[in-house]
Amino acid sequence: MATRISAPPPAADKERLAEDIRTGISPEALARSFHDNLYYEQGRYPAIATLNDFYQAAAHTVRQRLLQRWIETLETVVATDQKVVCYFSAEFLMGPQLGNNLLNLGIFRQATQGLEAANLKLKDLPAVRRVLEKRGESTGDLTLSLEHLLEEDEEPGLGNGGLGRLAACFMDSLASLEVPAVGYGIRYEFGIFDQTIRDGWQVEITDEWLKNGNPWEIARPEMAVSVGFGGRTETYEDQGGCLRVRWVPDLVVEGVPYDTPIPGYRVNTCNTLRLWSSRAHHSFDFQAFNVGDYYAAVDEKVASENLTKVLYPNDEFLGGKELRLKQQYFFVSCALKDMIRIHLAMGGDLNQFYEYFTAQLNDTHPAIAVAELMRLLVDEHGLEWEPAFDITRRSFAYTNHTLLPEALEKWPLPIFQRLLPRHLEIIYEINSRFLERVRLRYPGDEARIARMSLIDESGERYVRMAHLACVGGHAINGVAELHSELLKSGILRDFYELEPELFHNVTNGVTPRRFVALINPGLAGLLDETIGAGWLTDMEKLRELASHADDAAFRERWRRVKMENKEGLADYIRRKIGIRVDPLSLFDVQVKRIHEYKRQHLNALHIVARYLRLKRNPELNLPPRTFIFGGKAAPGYFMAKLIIKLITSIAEVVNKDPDIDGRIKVVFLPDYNVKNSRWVYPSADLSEQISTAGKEASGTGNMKFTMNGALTIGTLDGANVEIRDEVGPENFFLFGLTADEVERVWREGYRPADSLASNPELGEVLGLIASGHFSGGDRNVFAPLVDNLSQCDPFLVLADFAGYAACQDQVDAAWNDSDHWSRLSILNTAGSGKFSSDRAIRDYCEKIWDVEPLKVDLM
Ligand code: 26Q
Repeated sequence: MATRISAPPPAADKERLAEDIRTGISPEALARSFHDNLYYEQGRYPAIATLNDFYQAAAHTVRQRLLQRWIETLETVVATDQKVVCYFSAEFLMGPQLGNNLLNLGIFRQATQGLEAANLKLKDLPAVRRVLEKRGESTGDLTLSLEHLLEEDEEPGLGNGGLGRLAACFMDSLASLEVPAVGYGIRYEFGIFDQTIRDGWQVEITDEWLKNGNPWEIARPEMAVSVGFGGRTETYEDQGGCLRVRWVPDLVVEGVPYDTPIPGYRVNTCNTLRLWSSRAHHSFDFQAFNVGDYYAAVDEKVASENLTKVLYPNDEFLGGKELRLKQQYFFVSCALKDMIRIHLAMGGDLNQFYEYFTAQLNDTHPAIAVAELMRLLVDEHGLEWEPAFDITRRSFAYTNHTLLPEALEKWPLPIFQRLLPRHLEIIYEINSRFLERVRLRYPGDEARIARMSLIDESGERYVRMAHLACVGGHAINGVAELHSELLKSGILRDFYELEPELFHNVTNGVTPRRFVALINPGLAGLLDETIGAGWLTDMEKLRELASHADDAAFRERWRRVKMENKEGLADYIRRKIGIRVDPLSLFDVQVKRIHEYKRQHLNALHIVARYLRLKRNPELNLPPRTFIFGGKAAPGYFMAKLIIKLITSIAEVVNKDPDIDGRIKVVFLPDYNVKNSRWVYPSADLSEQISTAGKEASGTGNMKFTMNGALTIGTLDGANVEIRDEVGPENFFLFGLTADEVERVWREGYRPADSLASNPELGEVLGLIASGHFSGGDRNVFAPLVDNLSQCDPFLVLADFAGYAACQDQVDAAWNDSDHWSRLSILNTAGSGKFSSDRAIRDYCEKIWDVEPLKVDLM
């Protein structure tokens, strides 16, 4: 279809290019480039440069190396007409970029050496020294190191948790597998809030991630697109005499793309993350200015620019916040217009759109794309309905991430009508044709029709986004085997019965580049030495570790790596919150968003039980444990915030109790995020994955822990099931009701009082919390939580308590035999290969996208 845009540089230039200040990768070339960028990007010389100036110089040095690969990738894709994966996601939780980019470019060591060679003495850098000293870091005789610069890297927190981080891992794997891809999303000006803890409670602070500028992105204002909202629709006759519909919005907003290069690991492929930022559309303020309504114009400008201001900080659908629907439509419309522009510019025919693009919907947040593509094809490009719908279905696939029926996204009809009147008409038309098919298949089954309709009419009327995503695409997948099965028997059962061939499972995965190599260099080095460096791109190779589990010398090295990592976390904890923890104690970790279904409070109850046991019997031989928590609560989620308060309150009492004497330490790490998670995964001994069975779609933190050699205590939920299968049931601490048993308990009637009656220890634990023991005598603070558990217990915390506590006793026994524990730890890493996002992306490529890798050569 198209030819290569630029010819490769002439051969004579090649050598010069290799040594180019913008592309050279030797330590010397990097150091030269770093200095060059300090001068010519930042306009600074070392003696007056701030830490941020040095960071920006380093970032630009790396960016220049990325741009070379980025351009080659683009040219190769254009020249070969390859199908491109478009990952549509309202969230991309990318984490800090500098270290990851150095790793993927294969220049981490060279950068470290280049900076060492630059020999920038902190004593000669007063502005830098001041910052470091304020942070309590030593400066003494040191030189500026890569570690200093990595610490300066801001995290773009453009996501809530699992779903957003999954999108980021997938971007890494797509590029690493050389699959051409674009991530389409929103450039929120404020990402997920920063969490601080005051008096034990969560306090939210706005996240100003752009305050020092973002060296990784390139704005492309000339590629801005217009997006309409509101207004009305009208019919008209086109030139051929056909009746057509046109949407006349009453507000038009402009979307400006910001591109971030996403390099693959040690390949030349460099894909694009294209995030859209909203701004006022000039023609519209002109109009208002001209009629003299200055303030109306200003209001409109502010409203337009507010659209992408802030990420909604809840990881569940809670109800019809109109601005959220605006955000979703905004980015999806920008993305599709961008794709169509590219397709047409390359001489493509819209009837073949799906041969050049495949779009994955990351949950229902971008599901409005189905209606928008229909509108673009039919209203704006003049296609007939049937071919347009065929193109649309072939273009989209939908990933579901939740089983909770109440968390399924549905939008009140009045909001939809007001904001997207044309899309509502299109949804009605899709629905009526779809329900016609259902009627033919199930004549007379009106209940089924009502259940499957895209419109919920059981009370107030809503648009059901999951149904739109199912009907408008060619594939539907869950994110773990259990989850995919439960989708078919539960919330999507009718859709499965109608078209079983649409349903797939793609178990989630995480990138081992960030979550092993980058954050756990000690382990990565040991793996390289033991089984060779190939594991990082072929994680099944980790199986070879199993044969080393019986080698005492190897176990000793394994333990040493873990111990050094634990010392690092202990130091981090001391610096951040002033608590001293013993690296020799068992590090028992639960980090994830705070949710009742994830049951951080089950963990807390066990800590209190342990505390009571030690108080009662100070001689008791319980191995010392450090309980580490981290995670944010949605700002409006009272119970989640109360769980944080419970944990911090238990910590206050237990950590200081002389009778406990350090045998229990409880730590709540404030502001858990991708950046500081690097301290956590490598140093965990025990990973808490204790959700009520049937509630956690997959989990991905569970995978990160397993890769880093933590053992799991967990329920048969989400991907835990597969982790247990892969590492071996004997190497996994299993407890709790199964998903089927949970269902049965509810069917047969659950009384938390029965659990209380059958377990005196549990009664004492709840009694102690209710008594005000952890709240300075105030019996009111935890009353809502204790009452909730003892009266309804919607997540079966009490029902699973006894099994959990007994399982924790087995953990203690295993820990007491440190050789045994090390063996289990090794076998966990050995069995973690399946959970690489490379495997997940290969699955998507084969089962859903029908795309292949494309080699990119550097000219
Ligand atoms: C929707 C509408 C309005 C406002 C917010 C939302 C919203 C935002 C984020 C709804 C859900 C989310 C995030 C969900 C999420 O992170 N789910 C997790 O996805 C992971 C990746 O598949 C799984 O491993 C987890 O099990 C699942 O909980």
